[in-house]
Amino acid sequence: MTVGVRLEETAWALLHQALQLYRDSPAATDHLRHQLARLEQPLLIAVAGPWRSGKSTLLNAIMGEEVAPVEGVDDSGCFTWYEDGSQPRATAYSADQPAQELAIVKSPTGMRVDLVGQRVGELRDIVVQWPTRTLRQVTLIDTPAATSGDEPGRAPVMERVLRDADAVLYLTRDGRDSDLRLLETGRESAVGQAAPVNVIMVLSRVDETGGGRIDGLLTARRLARRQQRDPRVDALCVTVVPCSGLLGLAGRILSESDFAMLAELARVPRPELETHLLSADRFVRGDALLRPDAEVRAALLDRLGLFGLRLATTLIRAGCDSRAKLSAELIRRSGLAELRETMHRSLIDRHDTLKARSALAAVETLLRSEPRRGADELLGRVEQILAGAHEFRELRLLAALRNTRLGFEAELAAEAERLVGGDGVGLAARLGVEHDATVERLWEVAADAQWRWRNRAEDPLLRLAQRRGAQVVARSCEGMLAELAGGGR
Ligand SMILES: Nc1nc2c(ncn2[C@@H]2O[C@H](COP(=O)(O)OP(=O)(O)OP(=O)(O)O)[C@@H](O)[C@H]2O)c(=O)[nH]1
Ligand SMILES: [Mg+2]
Repeated sequence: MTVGVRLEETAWALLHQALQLYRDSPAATDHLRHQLARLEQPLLIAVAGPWRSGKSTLLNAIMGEEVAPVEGVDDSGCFTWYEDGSQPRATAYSADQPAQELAIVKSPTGMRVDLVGQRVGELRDIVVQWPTRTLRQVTLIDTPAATSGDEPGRAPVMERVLRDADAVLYLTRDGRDSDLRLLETGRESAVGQAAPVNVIMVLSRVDETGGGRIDGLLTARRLARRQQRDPRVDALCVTVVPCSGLLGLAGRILSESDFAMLAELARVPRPELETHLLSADRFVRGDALLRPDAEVRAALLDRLGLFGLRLATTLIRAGCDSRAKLSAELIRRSGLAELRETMHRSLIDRHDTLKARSALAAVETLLRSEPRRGADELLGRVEQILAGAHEFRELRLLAALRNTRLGFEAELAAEAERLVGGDGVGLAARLGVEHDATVERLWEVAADAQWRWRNRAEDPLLRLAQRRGAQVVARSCEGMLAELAGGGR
């Protein structure tokens, strides 16, 4: 929803202008054609972050299946793409070898790609096709650890992530300086500066925060809010979400027999169980009489971690008396439900805007790395598009409203959030009316909102940031009215 020409159409036209400019360069032409094709594809979301930040585990949690290998294949520098396909299939690509089919070994909770006999260090990409609902709208990319001192001869991981993906879940256990420096790679371009709308920072492995105490997840939430308010983080990320991939995954793949075993564990008197749960070693090897037996305990520990075991048994005691109830509660408490919701609202619902952003970024990079006559004018065009793109301003405003409400009262902030698409980008969702509302009703509500937010944008008693925010909301309303006038709904 925009006023005037849609951003994705503008981006499409820009790619064609660039194709014209670089028509004598086969490499540039190939690259630009690839970018054009990308506009039509599902959103590419990379899961990135430092070593062992929980990337592969989180990807599995989002998929609800164990498909990405946790630990093991590391240091390969290889990106693994999980995309939709009618048949499970895996293909390996390296710089100087022909593409090669890889065998897939299925398991009860997912699958693994068989890499036996592969020279893993030489692989550049593995593309896995896997039929599952999650991948209808997105392609997920598992990436190797992002480090600041990347190996010579290999493009720094974060640079590649920001180039190849439309959006990023950046995992970090604490959002420290080195994380921000890595993310700042993305701010070296005009697109990166004008439109930091494609990165969600995920505070990961949060079950380990707070020394494994049950209220540790609340501490993580507070930490996330504090991070959000940090202007340096705000300039790089749409939002910060705490999540424990391990607990989320455990919740999503919890079986009846897992539940039965956990229930058995929950029957052990609490103080006694607490003693067993003091360390992993104690829990698995400590007491020969403890039920379930050591092998099962080791498997449960592997799946849930010590904190997860404490949480799951506490939840069962508190009334989660079925697999379904425990599973739902684990998913909720892990932060996974909120993360998936945020991914939808901030990224997947904004598919077109983020695809357009990727196209702008690709053209900008090409123009800067291969300057030629006419490149400056086209760069000017990129900047002009960035300055005018209402879609990016909406996304930034949404983030600001969620993080600080811009100082608006709760009700006003909620209305603003809804109008700029925070509850869904369709007209009815934005206007907060029934799905089958008549065009007249949509018009009436949009016109009323536009009038009120315009007034606010001009209210001298409000702070500048609030007036600017109100201006964006008013412009969104204007866009809706334009769409209604054009016959949309
Ligand atoms: N407690 C806890 N452990 C986790 C969580 N996520 C991952 N782990 C554990 O951390 C280790 C690394 O997890 P991975 O998912 O492989 O992390 P990664 O970021 O993909 O690691 P690399 O690809 O090697 O950089 C494994 O032992 C996981 O079980 C989490 O949310 N909580
Ligand atoms: Mg990994």
